[in-house]
Amino acid sequence: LSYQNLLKSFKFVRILESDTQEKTLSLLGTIDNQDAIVRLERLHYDNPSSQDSLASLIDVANLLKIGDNDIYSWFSVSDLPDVQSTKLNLIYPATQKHISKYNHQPLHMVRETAEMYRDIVAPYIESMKGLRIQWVKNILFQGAEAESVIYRDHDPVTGFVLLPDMKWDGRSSENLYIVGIVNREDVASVRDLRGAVHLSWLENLKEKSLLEVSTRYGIGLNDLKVFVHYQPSYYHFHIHIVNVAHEGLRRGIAAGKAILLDDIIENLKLSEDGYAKRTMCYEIGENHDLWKLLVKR
Ligand code: M7G
Repeated sequence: LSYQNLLKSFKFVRILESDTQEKTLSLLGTIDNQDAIVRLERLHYDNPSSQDSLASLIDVANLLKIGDNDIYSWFSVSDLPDVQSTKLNLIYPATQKHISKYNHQPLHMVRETAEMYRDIVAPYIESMKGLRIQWVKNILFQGAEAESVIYRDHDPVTGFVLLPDMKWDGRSSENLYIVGIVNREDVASVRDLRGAVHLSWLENLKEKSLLEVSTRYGIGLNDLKVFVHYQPSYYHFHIHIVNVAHEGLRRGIAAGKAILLDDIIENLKLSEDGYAKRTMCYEIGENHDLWKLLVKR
């Protein structure tokens, strides 16, 4: 019996596992009344070497827009109706910072003392203020992505907005990814958080966000993970809310990048100074401007 014939007589019984991140599908079936498993795995993309091979990779005819904001837009690409095979993000026009961020690069660990923060990092963050966060301002003040906003509290100090992150295709709840952006503009990163000033504000943000996301998407409160990045790409305080089952977060959830909001809150309870005096340890890519400033020191 040839393998072609074997596979043709495979009778599907049920899906054993469908992994959206690994892009694998394990199927149980039978061949001639004996159990058989077929495991499908999407192969690595061929690196496009020409305009033609690129055209076959990006099937513009089947592009469906999920969202757009400022220089960012994101789409699903489907081969068959209702079956989306690829998510495509477009950044246009892209800045040198975007190119550096997405370019493959060696990572390093930084142990950022309070002095290093004061002398190097804070001035860097100051120089970034207002830059690169047009998309945040669009969401907060210009009605961008208004159709996908799931919660909005207008209070200038305690208020915030919840909406699907552009990393999410908005469909599979296992990959749920919500971003929460606060209205106040005086917190650039966790470094700015202080016990007395921010504790109850953060607790309120956490509780309301969790309740809202849990109720709307039918995911248990204990099945959601809330975290913050240090260093973030964008210096306007925001939180990441994901399904704990999400398997594809990789560096985004790694120690050295993600800090649980619960841990931040506990830390603020213990220390009035919050994150002002401590040494923060994190990973950073070699292309990051901050790394260049830190090694030059
Ligand atoms: P970050 O920690 O500053 O950066 O988080 P990084 O995780 O990208 O390194 C910013 C979050 O906002 C990320 O999860 C982004 O995917 C998300 N995000 C970025 N932009 C430009 C947009 C946007 O325009 N719309 C939405 N909905 N999310 C965005």
